[in-house]
Amino acid sequence: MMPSRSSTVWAGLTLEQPRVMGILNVTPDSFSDGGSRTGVDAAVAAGLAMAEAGADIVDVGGESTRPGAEVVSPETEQARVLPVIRALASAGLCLSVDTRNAATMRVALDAGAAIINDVSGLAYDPGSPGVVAGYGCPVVLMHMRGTPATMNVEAVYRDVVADVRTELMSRVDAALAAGIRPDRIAIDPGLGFAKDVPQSAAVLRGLGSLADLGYPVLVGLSRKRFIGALSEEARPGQRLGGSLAAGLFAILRGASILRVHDVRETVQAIRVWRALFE
Ligand code: PMM
Repeated sequence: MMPSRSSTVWAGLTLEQPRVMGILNVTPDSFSDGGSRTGVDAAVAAGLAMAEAGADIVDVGGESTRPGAEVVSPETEQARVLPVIRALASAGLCLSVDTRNAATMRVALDAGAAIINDVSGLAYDPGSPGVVAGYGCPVVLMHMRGTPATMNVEAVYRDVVADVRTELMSRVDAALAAGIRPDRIAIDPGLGFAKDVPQSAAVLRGLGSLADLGYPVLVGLSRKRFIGALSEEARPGQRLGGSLAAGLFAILRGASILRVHDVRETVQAIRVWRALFE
């Protein structure tokens, strides 16, 4: 049975049908360093292609949050993302900005981003809850512990599903206390962030207990390490099949939005899968 879907509207999107967020990492290992013209043009073209392929949201990020990745200054981050956000917003795309920095949130929203996506759940920068509350914008609160540099050693849980749920709820409570409206909030278990492979799989299996909290659930699993680990160590570029399988499983467990690299394939998978439930 197709899970019953809520009639919630979040960020202007009805969530009766699963939604797709395309990943646009504007970092030196993908498109550009410091907003060089060719890098910006390539990133903008990739964002437009994702929208054309059916992405509901394009998530623009200028700081890699992979384990051990170097921290970039807010200035460098802004130089990477702002020209891309300006161009894609003026083309009418719905954009989120993937950042932990309050200053970057502010300028990205001014440049046309609609949604804040914060892997720290607004815990990293003490100014960030006030920015989100002040703009009244939608926000994704992701679960992690520590920082990308330290998170792997913090992956010790009593009961990973229950602990992630409790810790995410405390980020939600902090957001509400800062004046962020409940209908602006989406939550994300942060697969791979302070979670090893079995822990990420367990959180995905237990996703229903997060969905029960009543906030839309966003899941990022595309090409992640646990997909490789469950598929004979397929390399990141070869994890599409596993990412699609796990994405459909996440929807079955109550996810409303999938954050993915492969937009066209994910949109097609969701479309066929839904049609078969009808
Ligand atoms: N994963 C990454 C970066 N940002 N944001 C949210 N909300 N959820 C995620 O799972 C997430 C994220 C890292 O993955 P990438 O390097 O493939 O972008």
